[in-house]
Amino acid sequence: MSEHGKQIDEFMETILWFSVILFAIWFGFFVYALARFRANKNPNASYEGLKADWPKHLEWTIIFVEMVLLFGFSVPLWGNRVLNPPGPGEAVTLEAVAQQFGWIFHYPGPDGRLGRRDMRLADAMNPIGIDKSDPASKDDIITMNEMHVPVGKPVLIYLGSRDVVHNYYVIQMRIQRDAIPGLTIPMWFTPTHTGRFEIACGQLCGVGHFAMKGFLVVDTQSDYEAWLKQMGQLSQNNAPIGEKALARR
Ligand SMILES: [Cu+2]
Repeated sequence: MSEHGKQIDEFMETILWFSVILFAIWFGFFVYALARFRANKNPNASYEGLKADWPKHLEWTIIFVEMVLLFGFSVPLWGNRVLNPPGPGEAVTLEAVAQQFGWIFHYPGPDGRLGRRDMRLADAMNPIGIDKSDPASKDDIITMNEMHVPVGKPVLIYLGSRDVVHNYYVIQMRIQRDAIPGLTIPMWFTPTHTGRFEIACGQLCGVGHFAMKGFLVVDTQSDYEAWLKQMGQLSQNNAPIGEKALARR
């Protein structure tokens, strides 16, 4: 359901088939060893062991193949995922702040700029500490447990946490990252299908962890714009728009 998802799936499949082949070879060797070194043909254990060189070469070959997999494929794939964020203006940008036990989403509003935040300003009506004196924060939209994005456009999420370590996890999009208090961690993906997907918390974050879920809604461009407009109308004084208001739509 995301552009990079196919790449990850294909890589996992390659690893699986590689493991299957390795398993077949080792299992074959195991059966061979059982027959070749059976007790009635070899009553006494050999004190000298094997003198041949080939097992050593085989081990080195396997180590080499594994290094190629790790440094030739895994590391570049991961590097590509974490080092090349979509450029400014190109991506739908928002903040996702995790808390015990839910998700708060912070949209920049029509001006396209996220208002300044400071956790010292946080209170019940301002859970993520929006600085209301910053002009960029005036039109910002805060939603609880539901985020919308348009299909086919890169999405850049700045991930944070209010309290403990959480983890933003949407399996259908093949994205998962830790939300760590005190840090702002970027993550991005491009959804390729519309739909409603569950955002799970992927780290055991407390007694309510099981109930910590949000929704990622991938809309068509026009549905997304309509949703954002409606949220803009509901939004008052940077207060979060809760589930009740979201459900009433
Ligand atoms: Cu959590």
